[in-house]
Amino acid sequence: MAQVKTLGEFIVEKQADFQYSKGELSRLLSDIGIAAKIVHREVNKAGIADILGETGDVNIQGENVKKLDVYANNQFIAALSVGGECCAIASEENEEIIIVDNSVSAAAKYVVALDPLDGSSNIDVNVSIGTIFSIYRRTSLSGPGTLEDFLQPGTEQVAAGYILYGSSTMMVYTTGKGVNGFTLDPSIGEFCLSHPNMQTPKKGKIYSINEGNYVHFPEGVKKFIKYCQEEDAATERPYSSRYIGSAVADFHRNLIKGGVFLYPTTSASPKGKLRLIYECNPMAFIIEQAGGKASTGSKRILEVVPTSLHQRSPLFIGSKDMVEKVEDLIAKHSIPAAKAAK
Ligand code: AHM
Ligand code: MG
Repeated sequence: MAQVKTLGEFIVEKQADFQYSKGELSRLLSDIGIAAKIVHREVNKAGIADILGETGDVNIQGENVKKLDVYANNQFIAALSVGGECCAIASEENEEIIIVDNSVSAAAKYVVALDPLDGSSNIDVNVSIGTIFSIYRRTSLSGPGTLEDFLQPGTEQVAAGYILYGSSTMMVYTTGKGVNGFTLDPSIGEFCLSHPNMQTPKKGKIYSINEGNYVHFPEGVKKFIKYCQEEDAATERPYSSRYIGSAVADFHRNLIKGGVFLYPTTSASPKGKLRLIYECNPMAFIIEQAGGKASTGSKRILEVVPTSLHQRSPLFIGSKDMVEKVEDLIAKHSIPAAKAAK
């Protein structure tokens, strides 16, 4: 029987990749793995534990906060606060950054940005949801973490990953040396290496977009959707449309099978919907490490310099050929600034 490698064993083994590492990043990743198991347990008993549904509060994005969102947020913050490796946390659920206030955190090197439970509209209906995280080395020299520590372009990420609470629970992450996926074996309570060195197909055959917003999409995106639906034997079109409405789940499927996930600007959300720092950047880091591409439509996601914590961005992410096709069509059909101003 093949030897099972647990997440803990893998993290320790890979620590040697980082010269001068004192193990802080490894501990941070382990802490995230532990919080993920606790959230997994809660997600799985959500239907019977009376934690489904909305708390009635409205979060800083103006959306209703679901109970499991609050639970997951608390678990991740608690897990990241105890270890002393992280000096500040940014979460989709909190307007301001959370300063980790304990005796060792002022010396901590890292900050963590996360969306503790993404795809929250799917909680009530037993559909896959996820956690997304991104780890940066702080830029401030000492003392409490600062907002500026989070306003770094995605190229500066030290590690990033997600947990998918799906038909099984998986953790997928990168530290910039490839992408590895671990599946939780609930019988032993361990994440086990199940998807080593993940690579995404260069050409995909799936497009994932909320087509209900079609009339509000930029012209280039409309053209791309039509392109996906046309018949062409050489490129094996038409492509399949798949959309779960949980970014982690849609992303994960496309990562494995090949495809593109699109959340463009719309006339209602002119800056896009997804958040750059804790949704787009971590997935962009992973897809690039897996041989794919992530774009705002005209620029590499990882090179966008954030100016605010909860900044939104359009996102086109997945197989390289498909992302490049959307970029081409957007460029071709964008209205030149001078013409648009008339
Ligand atoms: P959330 O952070 O409030 O859960 O919103 C993010 C989610 C993504 O998971 C998903 O891709 C997108 O919103 C779906 O949005 P829409 O319902 O507009 O298609
Ligand atoms: Mg989210």
